[in-house]
Amino acid sequence: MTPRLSRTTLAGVDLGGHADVRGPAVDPAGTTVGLVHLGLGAFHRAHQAVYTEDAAAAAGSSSWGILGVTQRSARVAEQLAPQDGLYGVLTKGTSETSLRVVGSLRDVAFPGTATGRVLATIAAPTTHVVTLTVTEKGYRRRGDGRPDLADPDLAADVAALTAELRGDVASDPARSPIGLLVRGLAQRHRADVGPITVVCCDNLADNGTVVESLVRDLLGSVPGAERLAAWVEASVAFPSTMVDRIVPATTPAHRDEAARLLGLDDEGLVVGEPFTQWVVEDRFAGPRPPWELAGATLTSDVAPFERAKLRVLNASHSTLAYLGALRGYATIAQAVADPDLEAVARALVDEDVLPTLAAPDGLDLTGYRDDVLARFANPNTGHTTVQVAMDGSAKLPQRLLGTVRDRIAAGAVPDAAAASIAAWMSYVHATTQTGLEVGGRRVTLDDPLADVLAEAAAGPVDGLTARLLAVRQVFGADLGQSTELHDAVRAHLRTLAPA
Ligand code: CS2
Repeated sequence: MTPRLSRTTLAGVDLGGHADVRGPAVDPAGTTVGLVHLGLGAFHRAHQAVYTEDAAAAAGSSSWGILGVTQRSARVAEQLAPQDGLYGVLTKGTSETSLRVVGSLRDVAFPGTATGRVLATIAAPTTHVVTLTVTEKGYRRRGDGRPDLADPDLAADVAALTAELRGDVASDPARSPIGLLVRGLAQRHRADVGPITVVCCDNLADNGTVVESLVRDLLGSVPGAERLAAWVEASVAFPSTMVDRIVPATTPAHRDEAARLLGLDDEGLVVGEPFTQWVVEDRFAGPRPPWELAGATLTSDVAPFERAKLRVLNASHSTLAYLGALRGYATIAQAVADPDLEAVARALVDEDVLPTLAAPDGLDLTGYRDDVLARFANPNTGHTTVQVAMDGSAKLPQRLLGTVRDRIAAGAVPDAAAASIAAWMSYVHATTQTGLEVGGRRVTLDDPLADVLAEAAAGPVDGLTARLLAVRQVFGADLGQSTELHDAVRAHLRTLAPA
């Protein structure tokens, strides 16, 4: 039996002979937690945790260990705790594979059983940064961007915070990421240990501002939170960031490959493409890891990078995912290899996205489009269409509908973007009404609004476009009213199943 990765077993492995296998640059046991991360999924482990390890190693600093907080289940914490926080990142290029073991996770916690420890760590004087990757839907926002206070998890966190502000000890486990964050900030305020920076690393437009507004709105709804709100205003910074790396779900085949390379089993393994990018707004309230030493770009204006990435990469990714799944392709690489689908993605970018973008300094947008499509074509990541297709109701407003609004405001009919909306609608219809098989498996709609969407998709196919465009949580009040958009989407939908 292959032994499990841990500090002890790793010490017994001779990595000298493997050019493509690297041990950790930082020993987790030798670090202090300086950063708390909310949402310990694969993306964080393949992205910010790697930058943080490289930055700490380059600076010779032991102050940037990470406390990784899982979101929905204890599973990731249970996978990583017996490994002393160590895990591998398997990088799959088009022709090369490498593995590195990352040592930046000092500790892991599941709020269901360790809320107190997480709050205390956010309130520790040695902690300076909280990062988040909790996915688009994790923020529990309403269609108008405000916190959804009717969400039972958020409501429970507000109740716990209210009790804590009255001086009661609320031991209730935190149930939502923003609830956990705000309760941590409250504890830090009480501890009076100084400012802190909250760095959103999700694919949301103006992601720093999004989180800042959620925190502010939430505090505005809590009786007795005025002093805390004033402290947050003065002492907490919310810079925006653009994050980029394709990180597919880890499969048993990836685990076997990594075990062969390392000689150890790794239940925390994550996989990524070779490309990685992080652009961070340099607006911190206190110390931060020197991420620029690890290749991140620290800048005063992230918005042009963020917008280009969401509108070019993520929007074409979703388009390929829906169209690809509808054609039965299991992976994004298969979808983009289909010339019809590649043409749709390219038209989206060329006809509707590029006219809405100002190129960030030093970025050639058409070259960027080509690079992105080439990254999608990497056959070895195995990124699936169904993975990218999930949560469309939360993703499309961020990656596609800004383009649609800008084009309509400029007097254009966003016909190519309408094709992407039609692709999503067709996928919603197929997965909720007629049935869809991808790669031999039946696919159901995986979406926080699945019930609402299934209801809208039921009924005569003729009114499908209008019924789905009327879902305000996705399209707002404005887009449902646009007859040009309606007609363009409907025409595209007719060319796809089910029309
Ligand atoms: C993808 C992203 O799953 C998705 O919705 O579009 O996760 C994408 O792979 C990353 O944003 C790439 O940086």
